[in-house]
Amino acid sequence: MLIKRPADIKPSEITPESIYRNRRQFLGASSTLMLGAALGGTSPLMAQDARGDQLKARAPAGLTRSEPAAWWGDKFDNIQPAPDAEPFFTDETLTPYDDVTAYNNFYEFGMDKGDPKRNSGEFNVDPWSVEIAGEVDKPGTYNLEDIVSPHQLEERIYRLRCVEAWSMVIPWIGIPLADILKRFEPNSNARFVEFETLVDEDTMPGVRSRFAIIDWPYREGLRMDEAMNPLAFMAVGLYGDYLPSQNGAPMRLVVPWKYGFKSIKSIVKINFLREQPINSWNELQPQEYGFYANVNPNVHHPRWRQDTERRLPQTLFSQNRIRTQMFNGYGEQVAHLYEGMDLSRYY
Ligand SMILES: Nc1nc2c(c(=O)[nH]1)N[C@H]1C(S)=C(S)[C@@H](COP(=O)(O)O)O[C@H]1N2
Ligand SMILES: [Mo]
Repeated sequence: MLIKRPADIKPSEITPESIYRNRRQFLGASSTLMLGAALGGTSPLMAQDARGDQLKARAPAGLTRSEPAAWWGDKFDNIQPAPDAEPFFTDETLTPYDDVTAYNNFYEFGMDKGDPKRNSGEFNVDPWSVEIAGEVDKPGTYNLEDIVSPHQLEERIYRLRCVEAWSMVIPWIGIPLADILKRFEPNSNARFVEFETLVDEDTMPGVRSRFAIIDWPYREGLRMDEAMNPLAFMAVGLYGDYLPSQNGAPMRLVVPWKYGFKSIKSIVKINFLREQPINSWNELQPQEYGFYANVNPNVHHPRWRQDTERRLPQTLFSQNRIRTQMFNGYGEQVAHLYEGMDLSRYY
């Protein structure tokens, strides 16, 4: 092995310990690939290995997944890596890929945490189109390709705090929500934006189920100034790779200062509105889930406390319980949005 002199070490190779740990799995896999190359083999993984080398986190090599639509082209080859500082990055330990993709809430595929992965095998996201409606100058039905193509993909490492008091740290790939929304030219009447998830009985067993508690489609909404905040993100991938179905393929919202249920998956409609829309969980249980749903350790759920959370993965020996932060730690960026509001009333 070559031992580098300090002058040969690029600054990009000197990374904080947490990132280094996150990368170890990837490095281990890539040395296997290099061995393959030395023996003259060319694996499709080689190309994948070379791409986006500056990313903070990558999916484990050798994943088997369905073929993404061809129009994605090389978009995933030049993703803008997450910066080294909050708020678009956290150095907290990443939740491993296997936990991010096997412990999910996506009721369209069933109510147990393992159901979305287990039951989304038939889910087809190509072709995919999104209807843009309401108070906009450019309404219409757009192919996903046309929505995504003009944008540079970016990596963001965010905390995700579910209202059920568990949390993860996830490296998303996507586009700032504001950049997407602006292209449709919302007019001055647009004070809120509403999102809807696909409803497909054929591929979504949770939608077919007689026991479903949600009145489909799953709906969510944001105030316009919340949607335009730089933290609000439209994700199309995670861990440097395409979004698995169970995580909301092909495109889902990520609103890191709010409880996870605001981060609606598999979006097929974006509707700009004058009035505040009703979101699915609020409709189902208004005393327990509000419209704002900002992460707030001081306002408890009627059935459990919200001042701590289980950071996944937990082990047999440790629940890994940590303190929940106001606005999930993003107060500097978003607290001003709620100035003068009583957050125990607007929960
Ligand atoms: N369409 C839809 N979107 C959804 C949900 C859902 O059931 N259906 N669950 C929400 C909840 S409660 C959480 S915590 C997050 C979980 O996202 P993840 O599975 O990618 O971690 O998705 C949110 N988005
Ligand atoms: Mo959640």
